[in-house]
Amino acid sequence: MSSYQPQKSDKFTFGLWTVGNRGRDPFGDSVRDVVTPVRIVKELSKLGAYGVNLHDNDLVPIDATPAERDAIVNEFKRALSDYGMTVPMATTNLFFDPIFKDGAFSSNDPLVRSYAVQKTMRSMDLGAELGAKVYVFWGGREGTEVDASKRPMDSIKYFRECMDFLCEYSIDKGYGYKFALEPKPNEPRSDIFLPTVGSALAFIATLKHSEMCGVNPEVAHETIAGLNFVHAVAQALECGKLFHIDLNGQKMGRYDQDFRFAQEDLKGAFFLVKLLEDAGYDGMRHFDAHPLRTEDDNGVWDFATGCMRSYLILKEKVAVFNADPEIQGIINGLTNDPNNLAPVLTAGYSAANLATIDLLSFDRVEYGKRGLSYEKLDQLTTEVLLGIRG
Ligand code: GCO
Ligand code: MN
Ligand code: MN
Repeated sequence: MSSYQPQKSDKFTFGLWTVGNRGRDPFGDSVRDVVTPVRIVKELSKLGAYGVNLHDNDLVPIDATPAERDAIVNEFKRALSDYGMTVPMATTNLFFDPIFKDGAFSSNDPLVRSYAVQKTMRSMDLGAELGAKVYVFWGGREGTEVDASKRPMDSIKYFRECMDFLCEYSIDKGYGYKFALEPKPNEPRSDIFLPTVGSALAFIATLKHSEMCGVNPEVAHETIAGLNFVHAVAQALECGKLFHIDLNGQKMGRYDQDFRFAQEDLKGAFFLVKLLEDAGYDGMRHFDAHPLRTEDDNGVWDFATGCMRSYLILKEKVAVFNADPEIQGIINGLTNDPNNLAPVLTAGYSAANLATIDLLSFDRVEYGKRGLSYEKLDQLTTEVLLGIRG
């Protein structure tokens, strides 16, 4: 059995805002002291993480002078190099400041939209300076409580204009960013535009530089919407659009919990790890979660350790699952093709293939009586997860 000690090659990353979360919620104040970015880099490096990600203002206060900014960034860069850490992803805080209370890229007000673009460009400069290659867009404030307040078709157009502008900026500057849109159905707005991975993918197809835009799906967000996260990620992977991922834990029907990865829905977490590993996803395994409000400083690092350990344990279970002859026997049986029809469907429409499909004859009623052994398959999966197989 492995020690589940994370290695750099596992590509585990955390946002500065995750382990740095102080436990404030709408009903209660902070419960932990500030953890400085430099200390986060040091502690996460000791635990085996690959890097940290950040919003502009996680590192540089919104009102910092250029000189203050440079001093902070230089100190941070030194820490990154001292502790062998990277910044693979950067993003903009377009949700905290009151100016964004009614949205940023989708705001009705062109001045707010322009400021959002300006702030994002400066933050892209920062990310590029730190070596980030993925740039995330989470539109937390892009939405409504009052439907009369927005013409939603215009809001989407405004959003598109900003994205197109920023794509050109990245190209112009030679930053080489891949943009990753992060959908969320609600919170902090009652209804957020582009609520799901599916809506984000459809929106991306309408962008001028859609080739450089993909998604950053988050476990909690699809789960809040009551959707199957693994299916959403699979769709993004299948069309080459999984540019980043936010791993965490979430109970359906609750507020945005951002729990430790695999804290909830172990089976869902298992199939997510299986999907990413089997597909050879080579991006970051990024944890966007926070320690429980009950925790002190030790609990923060227990949380970070737990995210990475659970991923590695589930990865080991995936290997057990993939090597289990009984499980694989059932799965392989599902795609049996004695009539050699799959290649016909794959090849598509032609005179010969039309004839093959047209002349198909078989006993439909008998075929419908076949059992698929899913009871056994799911029970075997459960037993792999409970540790009694393999
Ligand atoms: C949330 C969001 C955020 C974003 C982050 C990056 O919990 O609602 O996931 O954490 O991922 O702000 O922009
Ligand atoms: Mn997120
Ligand atoms: Mn979240």
